[in-house]
Amino acid sequence: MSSTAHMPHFLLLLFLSLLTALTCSASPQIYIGFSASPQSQTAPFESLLTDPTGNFSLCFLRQNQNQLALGVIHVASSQPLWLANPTHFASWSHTTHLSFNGTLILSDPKTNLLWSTATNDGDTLLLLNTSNLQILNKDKATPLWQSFDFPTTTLVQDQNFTTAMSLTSQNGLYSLRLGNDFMGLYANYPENDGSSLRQLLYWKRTALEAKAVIKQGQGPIYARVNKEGYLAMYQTSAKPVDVQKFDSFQQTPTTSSFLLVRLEPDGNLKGYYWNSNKSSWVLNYQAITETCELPLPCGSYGLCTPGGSGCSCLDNRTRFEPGVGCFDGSSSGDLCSEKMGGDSYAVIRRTGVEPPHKELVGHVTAPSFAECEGLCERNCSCWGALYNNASGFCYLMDYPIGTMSGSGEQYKVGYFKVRKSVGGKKRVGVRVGVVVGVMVGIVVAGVGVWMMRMRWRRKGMNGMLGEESGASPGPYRNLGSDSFKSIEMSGQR
Ligand SMILES: *[C@@H]1O[C@H](CO)[C@@H](O)[C@H](O)[C@H]1NC(C)=O
Ligand SMILES: *[C@@H]1O[C@H](CO)[C@@H](O)[C@H](O)[C@H]1NC(C)=O
Ligand SMILES: *[C@@H]1O[C@H](CO)[C@@H](O)[C@H](O)[C@H]1NC(C)=O
Ligand SMILES: *[C@@H]1O[C@H](CO)[C@@H](O)[C@H](O)[C@H]1NC(C)=O
Ligand SMILES: *[C@@H]1O[C@H](CO)[C@@H](O)[C@H](O)[C@H]1NC(C)=O
Ligand SMILES: *[C@@H]1O[C@H](CO)[C@@H](O)[C@H](O)[C@H]1NC(C)=O
Ligand SMILES: *[C@@H]1O[C@H](CO)[C@@H](O)[C@H](O)[C@H]1NC(C)=O
Ligand SMILES: CC(=O)N[C@H]1CO[C@H](CO)[C@@H](O)[C@@H]1O
Repeated sequence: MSSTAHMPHFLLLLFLSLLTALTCSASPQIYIGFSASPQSQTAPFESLLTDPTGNFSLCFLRQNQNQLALGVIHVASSQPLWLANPTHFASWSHTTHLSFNGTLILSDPKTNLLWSTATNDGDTLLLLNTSNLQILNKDKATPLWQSFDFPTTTLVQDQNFTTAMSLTSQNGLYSLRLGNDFMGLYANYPENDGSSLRQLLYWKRTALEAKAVIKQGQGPIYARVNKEGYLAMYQTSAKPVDVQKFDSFQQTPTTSSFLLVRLEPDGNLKGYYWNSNKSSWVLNYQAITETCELPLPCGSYGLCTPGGSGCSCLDNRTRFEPGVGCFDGSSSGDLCSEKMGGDSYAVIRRTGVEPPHKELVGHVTAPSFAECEGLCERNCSCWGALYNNASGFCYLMDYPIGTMSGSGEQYKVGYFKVRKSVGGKKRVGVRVGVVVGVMVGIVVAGVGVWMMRMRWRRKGMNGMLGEESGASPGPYRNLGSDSFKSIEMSGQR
């Protein structure tokens, strides 16, 4: 296998497409009695079922070298569109078993994964040309179960997104949900006592109700990507209550190509269309266009200055380092369980800062910064306070300090608590070292496997961010979401 490492890219591609062609000769339907386990030691995916056009496939998808997810992919790009088990992978092993006896069941005794559709009287499993996976019973008009009702990171064209559903970014940090009259993006924080998740709204699109109005008591709204090139919200009428146009709106040939929106690991919601001529996904829509309006563009205790000067740190003694950020201690939970008296946390004060998404967070009014600060200082659930001396607004943050917005205006001041952490900078250093070590190890040991996997991963997971996507966040380019993931994760421990 290691010889593939020396193959030029086109050969590798050819090899992969042959593999795809071979493995995608799977049947168009699955009946009762079906059963399968992964076979190949190296393949990035194994197809189990394809749709009539051959564009989509239900596959075993290799994750992290030797783990397995069950999902529907877009075959030409290997892009996963839906995963059965996005948070709990099976092992890529012959003991992992997918079977259909009326219920579709994925089980792995090693990792104790048991996922099922809980549909006892199904008789057929079918993959439609929309990428929707359905379980049917010949006596029943409507499907017993469909993957469209359980979206993961992605919503494809014509898929209805209801108030009962949510999209979650691959790293689990962000979600998209619908409210009564809006769609919102939320950051997921563990609750102070760690028992549950708390969701903070950082982007909100309220229905404009230009073509149809939302009628109270007439049922919830839902959203759908329309192949004419827009993301719409609807209520009862076929006319949308809101339309967010994509760049390709009403343009041919893009109206004839396949569209989707995906919640990205950086918390942005992006739309893409498939350009079959170039075999690539083209960026078509972004909910958040200004980098500083992303939920965590500069990491914890970072400062994002709109207009290009980029990331710096709230603490002016710390220099921002791409991929590392400003802070590596623990900012999770609250300070209530710790001994108070000033030594469980240090304080940073900074002028010229304001809360990000301030129109979405609540405030109280206070006569002075000192009073605003005092409200936070005396409350161990509070991590920071931001004061606007002109308006008297005092924003109290009872959640971990993320990235603040740099306004430069001296009458906007901030007060932030920093937990005194044990270990300090070492922890990130160690983690980076381990990652580098592991990667070097992989390169040396299994070059061929690794290259194939990376190619697939690049095409699959990140392939959407191709050159023609135009998604160039400038100085933030190397702020890979993965590096922030590790900051964020360590912050949440
Ligand atoms: C299908 O298999 C599962 C697991 O073996 C079992 O619990 C379930 O009852 C079976 N369903 C039917 C309809 O046979
Ligand atoms: C998908 O299937 C539907 C009905 O089964 C059909 O009307 C439509 O033309 C198909 N679309 C494509 C692109 O094959
Ligand atoms: C989406 O909802 C519309 C309106 O309720 C319905 O006509 C359509 O069939 C639904 N599409 C799918 C794929 O469920
Ligand atoms: C692909 O190329 C053909 C021929 O040049 C053109 O007609 C078609 O519109 C192109 N499709 C896309 C999606 O750009
Ligand atoms: C950092 O901020 C403090 C407090 O605002 C200020 O006194 C100090 O001069 C600043 N240091 C630098 C190097 O800017
Ligand atoms: C402390 O802050 C939390 C969260 O903002 C708030 O619910 C609580 O009432 C505050 N406690 C006091 C004593 O002010
Ligand atoms: C805040 O406002 C008061 C009254 O408007 C003014 O006296 C004070 O200098 C201001 N302080 C700052 C830091 O801008
Ligand atoms: C989204 C996608 O890949 N669509 C393709 C489906 O298959 C037809 C025929 O092969 C292509 O023309 C589409 O581009």
